[in-house]
Amino acid sequence: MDENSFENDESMVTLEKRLGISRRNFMQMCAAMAATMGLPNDAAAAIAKAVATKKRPSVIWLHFQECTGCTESLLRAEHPTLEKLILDIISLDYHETLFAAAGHQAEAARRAAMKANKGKYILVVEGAIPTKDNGIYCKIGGQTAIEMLKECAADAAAVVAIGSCASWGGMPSTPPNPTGAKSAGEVLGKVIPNIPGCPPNPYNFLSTVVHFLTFGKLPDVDAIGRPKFAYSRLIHENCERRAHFDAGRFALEFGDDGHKKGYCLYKLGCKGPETYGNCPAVLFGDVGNASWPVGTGHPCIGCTEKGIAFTKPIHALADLKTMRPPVSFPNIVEQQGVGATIGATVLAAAVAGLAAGAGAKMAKNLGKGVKLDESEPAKKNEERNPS
Ligand code: FSX
Ligand code: SF4
Ligand code: F3S
Repeated sequence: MDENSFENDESMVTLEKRLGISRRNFMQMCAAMAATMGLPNDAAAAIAKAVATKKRPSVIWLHFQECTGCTESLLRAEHPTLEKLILDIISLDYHETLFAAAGHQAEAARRAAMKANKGKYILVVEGAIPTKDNGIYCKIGGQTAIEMLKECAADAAAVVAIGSCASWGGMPSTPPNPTGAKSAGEVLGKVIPNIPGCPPNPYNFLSTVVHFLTFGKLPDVDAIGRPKFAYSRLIHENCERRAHFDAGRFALEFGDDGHKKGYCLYKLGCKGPETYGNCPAVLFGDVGNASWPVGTGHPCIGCTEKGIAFTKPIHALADLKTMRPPVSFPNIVEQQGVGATIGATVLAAAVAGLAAGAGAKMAKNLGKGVKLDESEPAKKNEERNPS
């Protein structure tokens, strides 16, 4: 991308002030988003131009059966402050949690925004929709969630489900699912783009919205509506503990020696081997390395996968989709001498594993103003697992 072509562009000067980040960081951000979405290099320039010059798309954000964690996770990111970025890229015209208006005033604002942006707004759905007993278990402004969703979807340019509840039912649909909780797609009777996760990663949402803004369409999705750029790899493929799995080193109990040493959590029920997502590469909350479930020592519960999180018991073993662990494996340190250490093995696996997630990792580092060092996670890994 030719950054200089934007150097003296007035729209970029305005944008710099609007977002409160330097032009260079903004350009880096666009390049990172293009890389995250698997787009060619010149797409970064198109993204930059679209964000700088296009009218912010109107977004109507609905809340149904959920914990509001999706919204909360959006508001907890930094570098640059993600909520600032999102709120500057979209025009959030209705959002029950963030709205100052209440009651009839809020509903009137929603209808006014829908009318003013008919056929052009993005409808974001957070939360599952109760369908049992004609949907009486969730009512807003006198309407059931079913009625409100259908009314808002009718004139939307695109409908996006955010979080696992809206994507496939999530926590409210946990068996025996007393309210008949369903996904937004099921209620609308079509496959819609889903950003699952409980909560989902806000960077995946941002990239999806920016794709729509830039190219006028949503990114390619898999058979169940998940953007391929974020959900085409198993957690297990990019996990920093993967070398331990391959070497047969497992934590067997929380707090045991293996757990303290950062061994693989498979035997504690980690669902990484059957869950698709970019969590190990993108991380959460911008608090540094290891800020994702497995990184903190907790098994992945498979929150992005229907039929796994909230359905399969937390300690049940994952179905290994791609490989089986060795029945026995030599302990590298004790049986092969000092030539190959645990740290060196982890380092090698982390470098290989993270290569696939490098684009997403870049997105996470947006706006920090530091040169990205992709070997950093591997170095940290070695620190956590000294030989
Ligand atoms: Fe909560 Fe959102 Fe989970 Fe659901 O996230 S974090 S219960 S996916 O709809 O608010
Ligand atoms: Fe990582 Fe879980 Fe796979 Fe172990 S089973 S390597 S902890 S994703
Ligand atoms: Fe969810 Fe597992 Fe990622 S629990 S946040 S899919 S690591």
